[in-house]
Amino acid sequence: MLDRVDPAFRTDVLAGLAEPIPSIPARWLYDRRGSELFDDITRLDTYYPTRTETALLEAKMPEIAALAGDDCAIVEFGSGSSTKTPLLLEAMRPRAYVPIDISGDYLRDSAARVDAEFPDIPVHPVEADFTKEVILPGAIDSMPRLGFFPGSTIGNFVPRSATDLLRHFRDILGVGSRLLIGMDRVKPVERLIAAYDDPQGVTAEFNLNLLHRINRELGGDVDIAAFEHCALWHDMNGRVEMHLVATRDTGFSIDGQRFAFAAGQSIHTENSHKYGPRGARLLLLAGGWTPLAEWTDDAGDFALILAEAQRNRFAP
Ligand code: AVI
Repeated sequence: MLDRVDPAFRTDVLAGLAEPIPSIPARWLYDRRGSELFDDITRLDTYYPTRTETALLEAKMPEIAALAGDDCAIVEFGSGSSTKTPLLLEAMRPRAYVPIDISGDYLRDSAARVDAEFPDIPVHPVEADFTKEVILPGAIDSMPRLGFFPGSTIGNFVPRSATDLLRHFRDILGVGSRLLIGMDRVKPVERLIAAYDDPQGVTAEFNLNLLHRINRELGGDVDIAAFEHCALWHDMNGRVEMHLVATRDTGFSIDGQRFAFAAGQSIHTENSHKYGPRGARLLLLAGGWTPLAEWTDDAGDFALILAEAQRNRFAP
């Protein structure tokens, strides 16, 4: 019996594999197993972003809270199983908390956890794909808003889509709203590769799980042993790329469609862009947000940036 299948998964896989450079959008890495594996990744020694951002939030929270605005509603984009939210809620004591997530299960869990830990903060969960239309609950209509987009998830969007997404956040939250966003910094290639190709093989399992998902949900017959995980740094595009590379000639069918991969050919499965300080600020400006303040750890590995949603204006 096949699992319940999102028709968009089938469409994206069939279309992506037929492209001259085969690729599958990274969001399909996150089925239940993929989300568990990603949680495991965040605990690896070599995966510095989660640890660094959490420590940064802990250390800088009083300063962030002082600048981020009083009496606001916090709107978190892709709340997932975030462990960072309580730090923000504890320090800011917002008038409301609005977690937005595509996964109803995750959303209910995180809303229940926040409810239990912060009984005075009203929680209004919104089950939605934050890249599409989002309707905020009427209860926060009159409140100033602070968007929260941690984890360097913005890095998983190519700059053109990242700019669109930031503009979309501005439309959702409104002019004058604020956004606290986490962005991973450029750093030596060896550290980046270690973070995305860990010695324990957890990231490899996370990437290969996509092929298991194709077999499970789309009835594919991919020989998973014929593919291996590969993480590489693409310097020109400023990003780590994840690929599934065929280790020998192999072929498979999905939904009656046949695909052939020669040894060495790959399926591109994820981008993770890394930004320098100016690149990060420029991206925000292009997305309609004026940077107000930023915080980094001592090593400069990760940045948290606070920005304000700009009014449309005629620029000189
Ligand atoms: C979710 N996202 C920010 C992670 C990242 O670092 O790009 C996903 C990830 N992929 C492999 N390791 C972690």
